[in-house]
Amino acid sequence: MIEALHGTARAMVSRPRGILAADESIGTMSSRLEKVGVAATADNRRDYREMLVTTPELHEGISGVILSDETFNQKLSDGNTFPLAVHALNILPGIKVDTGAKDLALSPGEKITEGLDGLRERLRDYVSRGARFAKWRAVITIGEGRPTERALRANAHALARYAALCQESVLVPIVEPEVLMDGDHTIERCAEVTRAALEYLLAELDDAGVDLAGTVLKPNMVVPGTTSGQQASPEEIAEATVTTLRAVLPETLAGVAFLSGGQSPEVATANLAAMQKHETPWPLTFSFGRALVDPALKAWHGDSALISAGQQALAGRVQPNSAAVA
Ligand code: 5MM
Repeated sequence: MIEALHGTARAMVSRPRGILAADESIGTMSSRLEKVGVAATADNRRDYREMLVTTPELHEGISGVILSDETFNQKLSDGNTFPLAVHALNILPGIKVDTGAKDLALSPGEKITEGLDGLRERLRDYVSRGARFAKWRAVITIGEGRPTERALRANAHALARYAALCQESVLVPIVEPEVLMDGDHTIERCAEVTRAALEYLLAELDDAGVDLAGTVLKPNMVVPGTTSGQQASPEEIAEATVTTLRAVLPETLAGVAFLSGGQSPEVATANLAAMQKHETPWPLTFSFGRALVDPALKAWHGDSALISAGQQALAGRVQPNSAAVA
C-alpha cells in the first residue's frame, strides 16, 4: 500500500512530465466556455475535455490529468468513461474532491475550502472507478490584515484531514494551498505569506500522520501582486520561490507541481524553466490549468472541425513546459 502510494507520487512528478489541471467546477468551466461563445451545457463541457485528453502523444509531457466530478462520470464518444480512457492513454486519472472555497465565518474576505463530510466514502467510490490521485485546493488571500492565522490554520487543517483520508484509500493527495496573486503586495510579502501557509500546512500534515513521500505539493510561485506595479524577472521569481520552499519542505516530499495562478502561459513556463537552475531535493514540475488550456480553448471554441487545432494548441503549451522540466 505504501509502495503503491510512493510509486504513483513519483510517477506524477517524473521528468519530463507534469500534470494537466482540467478540473474546473461546473460554474468555472461554464463561464470559460461562454467567454469563447460556447453554450454552457454538460455535453459541451464533455466535448471540450474529450478534445483535451485525446491530444495525440499527450502522455509524453503529461503524467496525470485532474478531472472534476462531472467529467469523471462522463463518457467519451467511444463509450469509455474518462478515468478509464485516460488510463488507457498511459496517463494517471485524478479527481478534484473538494467542494469549493466558501466564506470563512467571522473572517471577512477569507475563504475555507469545504468537502470533508462523506469524503471517505466518496474517495472509495472514485478509487473503485479508477482514480489514482486526488486534489484539494485551499485559497489564501493577501490584503489589509490578511491572511489571518485563523484562515491559515483552518485551511491547513482541512488539507491535512483530506490528505490522510486519501492515503487511507491509497490515493495520492495533491495538496494545494494557493496564495492568490490578486492585490498590490510585493514579492517579499508573497514570500512571507507563502512560507507561513506552508509552515501551517506541514505542521498539520505531520499531526495527521500524512506520508510526505506519497504526497505532491501544488503551491503558487512567489510573485508580486497583480496590481503592485512591481516587476520581477523569472530569475527573481525562481530565487524567491525556491528559497521559500527550501525553508519549509522536508526532503521526503515526493515532489512539487506548481499552479499557474493567472500568469500568462509564456510567463508561467519561463518561471518554471528558471526554477530548474536551482538544486532541490524534490522535482519541480507543473500542474497548470489556464496556462496549459487557455490557447486550446480559444482555438477550438466549440467547433468540431477545430478539434485538431485545439489539440495542437494544447500540445504547443505542453511541449515547452515538458522541455523546461526535462
Ligand atoms: C482547473 O481549475 C481548478 C478548479 O478550479 P474551480 O474549482 O475554482 O473551478 C483549480 O483548482 C486549478 O487546478 C488550480 O487553480 C490551478 O490552475 P491554474 O489555472 O491556476 O494553473
